[in-house]
Amino acid sequence: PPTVRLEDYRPSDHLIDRVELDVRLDPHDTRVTATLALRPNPAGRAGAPLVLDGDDLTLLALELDGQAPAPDAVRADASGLTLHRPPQRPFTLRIETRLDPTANTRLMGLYRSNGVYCTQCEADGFRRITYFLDRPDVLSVYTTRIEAEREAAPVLLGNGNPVEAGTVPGTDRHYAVWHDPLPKPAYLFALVGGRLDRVAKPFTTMEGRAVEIAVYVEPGKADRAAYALDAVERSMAWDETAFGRAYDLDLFNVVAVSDFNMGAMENKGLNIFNDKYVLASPETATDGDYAAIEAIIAHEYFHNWSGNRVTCRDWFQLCLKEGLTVFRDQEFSSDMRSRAVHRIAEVRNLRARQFPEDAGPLAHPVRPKQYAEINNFYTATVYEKGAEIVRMLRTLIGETAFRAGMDRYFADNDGTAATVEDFLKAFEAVTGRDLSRFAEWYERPGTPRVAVSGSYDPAARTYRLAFRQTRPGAGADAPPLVIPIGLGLVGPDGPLDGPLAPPFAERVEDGVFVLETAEDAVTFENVAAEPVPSLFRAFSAPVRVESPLDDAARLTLLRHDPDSFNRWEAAQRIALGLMTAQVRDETAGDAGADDFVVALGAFLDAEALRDPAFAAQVLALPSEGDLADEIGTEIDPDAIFAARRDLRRRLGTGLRERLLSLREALAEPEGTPFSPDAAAAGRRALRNAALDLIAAADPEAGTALAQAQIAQATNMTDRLAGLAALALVPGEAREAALSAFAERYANEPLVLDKWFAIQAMIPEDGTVERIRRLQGHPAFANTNPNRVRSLVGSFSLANPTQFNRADGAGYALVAETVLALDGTNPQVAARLMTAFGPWRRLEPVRRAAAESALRRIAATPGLSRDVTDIGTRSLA
Ligand code: DPP
Ligand code: ZN
Repeated sequence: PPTVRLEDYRPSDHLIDRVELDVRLDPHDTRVTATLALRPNPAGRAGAPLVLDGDDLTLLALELDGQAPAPDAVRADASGLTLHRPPQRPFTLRIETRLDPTANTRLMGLYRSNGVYCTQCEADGFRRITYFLDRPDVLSVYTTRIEAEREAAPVLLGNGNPVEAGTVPGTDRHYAVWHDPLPKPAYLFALVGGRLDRVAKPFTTMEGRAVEIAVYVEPGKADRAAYALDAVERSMAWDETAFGRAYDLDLFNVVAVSDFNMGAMENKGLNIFNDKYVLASPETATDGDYAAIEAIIAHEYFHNWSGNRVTCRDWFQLCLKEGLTVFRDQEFSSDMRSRAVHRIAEVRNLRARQFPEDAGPLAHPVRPKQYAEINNFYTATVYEKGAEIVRMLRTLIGETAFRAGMDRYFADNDGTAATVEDFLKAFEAVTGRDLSRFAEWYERPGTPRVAVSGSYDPAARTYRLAFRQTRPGAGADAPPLVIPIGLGLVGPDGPLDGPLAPPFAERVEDGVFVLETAEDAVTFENVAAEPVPSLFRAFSAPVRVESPLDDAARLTLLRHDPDSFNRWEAAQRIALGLMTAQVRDETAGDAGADDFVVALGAFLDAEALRDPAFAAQVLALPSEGDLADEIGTEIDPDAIFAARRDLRRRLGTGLRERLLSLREALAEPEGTPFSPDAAAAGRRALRNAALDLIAAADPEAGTALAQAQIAQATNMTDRLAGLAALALVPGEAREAALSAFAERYANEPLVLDKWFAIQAMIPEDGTVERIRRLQGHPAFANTNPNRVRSLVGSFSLANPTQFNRADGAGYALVAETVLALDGTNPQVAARLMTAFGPWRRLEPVRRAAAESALRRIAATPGLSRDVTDIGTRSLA
């Protein structure tokens, strides 16, 4: 496929000021008439041909200023329309196309989901609706008339504000006209038509604008939309307080559909969501679902400023809106919940998804320099590492300057399509700092390493910390990164950085040292006793740390560090060390494991009931993926599984009495109404973390507890945790519980997704065969991305032993699914295929099996550009 390069960017030769769309919806014969007000772009090439993008379009009619153009003046086919000699003045094109939304299985452009007409235009779906300059730096004002059969589509929604509605005389059809006053790129266009129920509430912005917030869902599901509606309201209020950003239209609509490639989409005034991230009730949604709904509702809403009011010049700048908006939604969730616990969740997610990506063949800079298929760059690197860069920027310049820089960014770039440079320029303007070296974070792939060593001089009462940064694969020419390091010193009885005669170091300001060179060191004065350094507090930079700490030092941090993140990190590092030692067949681990159990026991006694959510995070061991990432080469997933299982057993045995009594102490008194808030969710999390460890040590006791929990469950979190515990114990009890669950939720596709996922993650030989059976289950459909992700996605990402079966059966299953999907939904197929990313780091037998599965996919004729791109890069 042709490669698009950042260095080749040039402005469009033409602009489209106004777009009038007339969309007559029909299941198979939708007619779209686009009237485009075009003009040459003064910044483009004079006299250049007009080349409009198209994808799978059927052209019915074309007029230029009211006339049919001469046949030799135009070339049009399914994938584009060229006017060879367009007028050198403003002109109008009227284009009529025909679409078949029912046949659109790619879920890009206009399609139908359970009968509801909806659209997805990011990144390049608008060109599947009409011929257009489908690039984010062409901004137009849209007026959309939507017409449909009233019976089939009583609700008709567009971007912006409604201006007119009525019936089409002499027919059973009606229409609505929507006008969006703010210029926007085509990727933010949307329309919806269908039978939908609605919940709504008013909101008055800080500017005094009366806004109606509404959430639309499939008929009969309105009672599950309340939490999402509430989350929109909280997001609107938060963005006003935290960033001074008010909403700018009279309506804000959210529509939930069941077939959606991604999580959700920030179309102007008309966000369209995967229903998984809208619908919630205690009976159907876990605490994790509630948290994800809150975060994604906020994320899409926050795009109204970071993405819509200020959009991206080109798709290389994707992180400009995504990294920034993830940072904003993380801050929102931290304010709504526990900041410390949320930071742990963010870092777990970064390490689980972004670190492996950055260490494998699909690694790319946060701002890529080239792509063959942009849809493959909606990645953890662009989103999550992109958010970490924004966070580091805030750490470097401080909160006040950060807020001022954000204000400046929005003010200077409002209504434009901006770049990463424009973003940094705003912060340079308010701080007077040169951020050109910091900008290097956007340019190169790979997770940096920082090696740290410490030395104490008791006579001088000084403590010196030395740092050295390296980057994998970076050549000698690579400039060092600017790395903010959150720092503190902890003594045997608590923080040394207390208020009385604290240690100090000249270049540590507000607890942050900035490493800007390959090597540097900092010396603390006035250090009364040998300290334990607390490094990269709150995970101040997305790096791997080669730490000087031994387990005794880590236990000191677990006990005394005022930085909660590093307390959690200390426990994780000890656990990782114990498990990797076992994988590497080192025998030294045993005594260490006993010490760890004792320390965790003391920790639970002191703090579990004070902060159950945090305690649950401390008890949850690093995942198999974390271990694989730590080990890095010659990975044997079976050995990793065994090491993790053994440590869980050890904890479950050693802490059994405490875990049982915690479960008692944390149980909700009967009749307590369900609350999805962070405190109640934290209590459930700790009870369920305890269940997991008890069951690991004593499957029989675990089974009994899990069965009782399922029987008494008043919410999905507890029910599913019970089922997850049972799923790890082969036998009758498991199968009976699975059947009962399926029966109870037979008409709940989103709940059955959980049932598919739990079975897909069973770490046993029979799982591949079980999944093949489930692919034939009446509730399963390859055409629905949520189903595919639940069954096959969970398998490939969260069942390392079975996906990586030495006989290749796991790889074969995923490869077949990728190929089966590629013809209908290449975006989802390509995403599924990224699970093969770490293949080169596997031990030789599995490496060969994974490679041959990848090669089998790559050698299949007629592959989509999406899958071809992943195949090419994975094998390069
Ligand atoms: N732009 C979307 C988002 O919010 C992706 N579909 O991430
Ligand atoms: Zn986004």
